[in-house]
Amino acid sequence: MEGIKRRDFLKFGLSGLATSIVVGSSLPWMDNKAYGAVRTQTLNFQITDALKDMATHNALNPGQCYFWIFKEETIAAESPGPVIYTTEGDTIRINITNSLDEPHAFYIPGMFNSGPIAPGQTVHKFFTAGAGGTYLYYDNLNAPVNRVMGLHGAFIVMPKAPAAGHKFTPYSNPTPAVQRLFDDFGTAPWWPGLAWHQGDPTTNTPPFRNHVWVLHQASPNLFAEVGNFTAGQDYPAAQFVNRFLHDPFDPIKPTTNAIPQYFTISGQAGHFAHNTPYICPNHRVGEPTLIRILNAGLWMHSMHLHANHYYVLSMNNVVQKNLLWLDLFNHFPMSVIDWMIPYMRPPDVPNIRGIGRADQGLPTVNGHPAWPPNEELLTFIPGPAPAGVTPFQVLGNETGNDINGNPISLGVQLSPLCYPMHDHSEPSQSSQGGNYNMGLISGVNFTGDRNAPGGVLSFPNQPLINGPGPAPGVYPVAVPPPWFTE
Ligand SMILES: [Cu+2]
Repeated sequence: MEGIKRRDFLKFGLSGLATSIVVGSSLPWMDNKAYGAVRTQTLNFQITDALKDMATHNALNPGQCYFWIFKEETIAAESPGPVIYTTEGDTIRINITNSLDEPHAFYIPGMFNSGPIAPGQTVHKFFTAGAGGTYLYYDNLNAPVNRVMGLHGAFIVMPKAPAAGHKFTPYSNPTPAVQRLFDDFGTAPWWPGLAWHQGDPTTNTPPFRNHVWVLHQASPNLFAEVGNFTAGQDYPAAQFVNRFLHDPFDPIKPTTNAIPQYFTISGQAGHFAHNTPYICPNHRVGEPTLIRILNAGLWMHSMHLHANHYYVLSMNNVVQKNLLWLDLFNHFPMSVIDWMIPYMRPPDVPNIRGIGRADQGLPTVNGHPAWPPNEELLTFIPGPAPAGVTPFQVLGNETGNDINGNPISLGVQLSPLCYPMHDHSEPSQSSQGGNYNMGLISGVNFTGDRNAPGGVLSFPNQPLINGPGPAPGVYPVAVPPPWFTE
């Protein structure tokens, strides 16, 4: 890219592959191939730089951006850095080498601070993992410049064990409301299916389903300017923020404007964020999944999910006493917020009673069954279940039978169901200054139903969270697919 000349530039090819690493105690569930995690006893980080293809990941689109990155030796180069999983109370050993030419640091609020690491210096440190939850790690020097330049990632601490008589939550000290929700998953009649910590090898469903969305905004012009700033000196932070947020748009000088042009989820945008299994969840009805959302940038994102409302479990590691059930939430810079998507049958799936409340004798306008509109809480479809059928089935309009000879509900017949998650802060939906729908967008897919008559019914090609997709072909329903067995 034009302008990258001062540094002894090391061009990492940023792969865009999901990368996670387990340090300390083993987390056996991370051995599930779905997570594809690397295991280590020591984190070995280099603080360095890289150039990344931002738009199409091929040579046809020249959109690139310069980043500073945390490069772990066992993990492909990427910004954000790897997702690090560990266990509460574990000792984490970490070696960090600063290969850039100004001081840098590795910092986890309330848990670890490397302090300034001089150019060329390597530090050897250790620290103890704190309470179970979601944390942002980042370079806190010359704030927010070093962080926003790409030096950030997610640090996940798993609790040791749930309280006696209770199920796992993501937290060491869950509130009664959060504990109740997780206790109910897989048990209560209104949440049939799997508990959060339960997996099912026969359906390629991993336990502790969680996705990590690190939000970021990138300005190729400003990041190049920082990369080329006087060696050994910090770029003025106030000037960085002012230009990043307020640079007047000037179409005559598109090569100098510092407003962000790329808006990413875990380093990806557009198609790549919407159709990559490690970002976009692919699960069945009855497989609740956690989304950990960390905003490492300087913009607020107003994240809106279709299909299911989600529970806001925790905000900045304050586990919530009253669980909000929402389809839109604001994610401010530096916020760390956990969502729980219950993976219930989306209420707009047609069924024997029509769509929404059309069955209930409610007033209609010109016979239109979708009027008046109702809150989702009131609209939720499943009513009294026939004997032997779980209440969350959406039965009706059956036209086929499953392998056990039972009718397949229309909701399952429609699978996979694909719904968007998009940011209501509109500019973030674009890329390269206006390429719409190539920005910060993802989604949620429903690949089948655990609660169908006769057992699990699925769109068979449920992708792995992280790793290679299934081989092409047609697989029998409810039989372990060939990529799962050795
Ligand atoms: Cu929408």
